[in-house]
Amino acid sequence: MENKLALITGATSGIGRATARIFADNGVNLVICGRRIDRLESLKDELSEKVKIHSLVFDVRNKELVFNSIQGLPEDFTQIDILVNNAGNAHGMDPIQSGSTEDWDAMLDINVKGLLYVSKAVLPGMLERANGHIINIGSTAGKEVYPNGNVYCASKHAVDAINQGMRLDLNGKGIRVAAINPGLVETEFSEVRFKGDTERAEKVYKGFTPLKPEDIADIIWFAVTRPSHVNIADLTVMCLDQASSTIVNKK
Ligand code: NDP
Ligand code: 8X3
Repeated sequence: MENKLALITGATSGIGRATARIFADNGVNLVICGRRIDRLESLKDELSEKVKIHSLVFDVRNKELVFNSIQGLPEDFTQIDILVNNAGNAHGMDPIQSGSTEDWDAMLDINVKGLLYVSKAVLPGMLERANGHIINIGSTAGKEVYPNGNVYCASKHAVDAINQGMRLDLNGKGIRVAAINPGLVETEFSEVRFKGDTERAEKVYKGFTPLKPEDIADIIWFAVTRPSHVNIADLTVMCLDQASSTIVNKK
């Protein structure tokens, strides 16, 4: 994997940051993306002794900025072998009848349209080289729907459909497409979902052992290190105590 190049969205936190770290530990050069410049800079400082690393600051909702940033990458960072479509969050957790339209817009624009924009910007190079690997981070919320999960679940069901669609349309073009669908992972996810209410966010992961971002990074690493004829199409992973979105063995 030395000298390969990966672009990771949402590298400033949680699953994306853990993935950047495991990739760097194994010699994969990186383009790390996110909105928080300070976090990108400190990750760059941390990993730049191990690999070549470049940061891109963009909101995945900003179509023009996404395309300009990726098309304007310096020469050493243009040949992207692996794209990890990870940026995303839940915003709010309300019944459909009282959900906020701003939250709905955020989830659909970031989790769905943002993933599409980044993929469209990266795909021409992969197609030209007939080589590439796209990892789409879905969720158990893309496999089932839970109370008050409505639009977040819809956004992750869309990721599931896009993942399948990508694999169909890119068949025969040398590009592997995979969905990794985690259950509960302790990251900043719930803090974002509950808009900074840390007490409520912490409760989500209390009383059981949730997945860690490193557990998902490890699985992404496994997926990208399979022989080139092997494509992990769709993988769902939960912690031992989770059986479904609503059944969690909490003490
Ligand atoms: P975090 O909140 O820890 O990380 C989210 C990442 O996404 C951050 O790096 C953030 O960067 C980035 N991001 C969010 N909004 C935008 C935006 N508009 N533009 C660019 N980047 C953005 O959460 P996780 O690590 O848990 O989430 C990563 C992915 O995993 C998401 O797609 C999430 O849906 C999925 N997932 C999470 C699970 C969990 O239980 N935690 C389970 C299943 C799936 P910044 O704010 O700097 O822009
Ligand atoms: C994140 C997992 O169960 O909070 O996608 O929706 S869940």
